[in-house]
Amino acid sequence: MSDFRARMAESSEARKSRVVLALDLSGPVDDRVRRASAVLDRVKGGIAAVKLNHHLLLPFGLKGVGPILEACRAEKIPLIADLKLNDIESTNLNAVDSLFSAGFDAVIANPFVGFKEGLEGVFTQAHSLGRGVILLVYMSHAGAAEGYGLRDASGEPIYRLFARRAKDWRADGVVVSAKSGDVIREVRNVVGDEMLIFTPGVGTQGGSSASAAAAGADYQIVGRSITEAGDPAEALKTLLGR
Ligand code: BMP
Repeated sequence: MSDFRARMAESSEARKSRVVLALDLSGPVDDRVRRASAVLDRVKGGIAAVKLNHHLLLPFGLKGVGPILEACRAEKIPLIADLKLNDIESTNLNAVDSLFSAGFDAVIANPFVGFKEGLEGVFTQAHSLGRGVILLVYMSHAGAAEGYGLRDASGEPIYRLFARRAKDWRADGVVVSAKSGDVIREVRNVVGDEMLIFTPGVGTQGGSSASAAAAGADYQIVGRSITEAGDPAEALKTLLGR
């Protein structure tokens, strides 16, 4: 088991949770870090990991989100950087250097960009530091079928090719829509039992964490149903069925 997967397992077991909190704060920018810290504080005992996206990283940068990174480190909550890396290798490496130096445990990348001079160096760098790489395989929005659902000349859907890439490239996890149970099952068949399947799209986007889990998902990525709830801790409890 890779270091990242081991840290996810340890955190998930310690807090009895399969929820990856997408700490996506909208609304007034100025107090987003404060509001995010408050949400994190309310739910930190019941989440397996935290995922940060443009909502905080764009306005505040890695220095500005320091208090959140620090709070996660203090609680041993794995941190996932969701920049969906999708560039040439030297740019990708520049990004992961900053992210790993700031303490992120894993990065999400787009397999569309390819291996050679694309993601190869990201995998090498991540694994040499005990960090993880998670690949997008099938996204949760309505238009996902227009990209990840395209078929190659032989009629095979691109998401199946991406699932094979995830296995061949030794990815630590894949992202598959919680709303596409059949795709989750299909991807699980391709990637095997070791690979972590992260499923976004539950709650606000209409998917169900129970059916994603039943289809073979390991973790549910949940944002607004928690971050925008009047009481984030209650919302998490409901999600966890407690
Ligand atoms: P929410 O639960 O509020 O819909 O948030 C889902 C989170 O997962 C967001 O950060 C979004 O960018 C991300 N995400 C997604 O919704 N679907 C995908 O296919 C891939 C994602 O990373």
